[in-house]
Amino acid sequence: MERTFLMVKPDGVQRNVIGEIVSRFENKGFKLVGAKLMQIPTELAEQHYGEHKERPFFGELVDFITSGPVFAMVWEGENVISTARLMMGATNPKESAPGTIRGDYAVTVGKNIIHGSDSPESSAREIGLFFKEEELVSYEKAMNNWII
Ligand code: IDP
Repeated sequence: MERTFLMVKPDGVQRNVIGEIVSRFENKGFKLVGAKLMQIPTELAEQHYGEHKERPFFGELVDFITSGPVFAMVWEGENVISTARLMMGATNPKESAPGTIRGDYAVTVGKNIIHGSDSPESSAREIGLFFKEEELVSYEKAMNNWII
């Protein structure tokens, strides 16, 4: 079963949408297997966004993601990586469709509410960066038989 790393960014925490975002993924039929509210240390932010380190906005990105607490999560389900990306909407909120998280809650690319892994490789890497194995919980939900 696939897992993905999702994170409500500091803007989402400050705007009180943690619960709304968790609800969307619960209602869809995915399973939460790990979660924590945390303040990201600068070094972890630089590792997480390592692929962007040559970009002009890298400093701004690291400053923003470390500017307040984030809500880090691991979700499990069939095709959860690509489906979560669809539910998040396009990176730039001016292009994200209404009904998506960014389409409904964000205006500008620098403050786009949520992060989600974009591939199985980045999901494995990001889960490993943010969570210890023992922080993830394997369990069954009876309702699952009515979802897949
Ligand atoms: P993603 O978050 O949809 O995977 P990426 O291209 O990996 O998008 O970019 C990572 C994050 O960097 C974006 O979510 C966005 O917050 C930020 N970002 C991307 N482009 C810009 C920019 O031009 N200015 C400021 N921040 C940006």
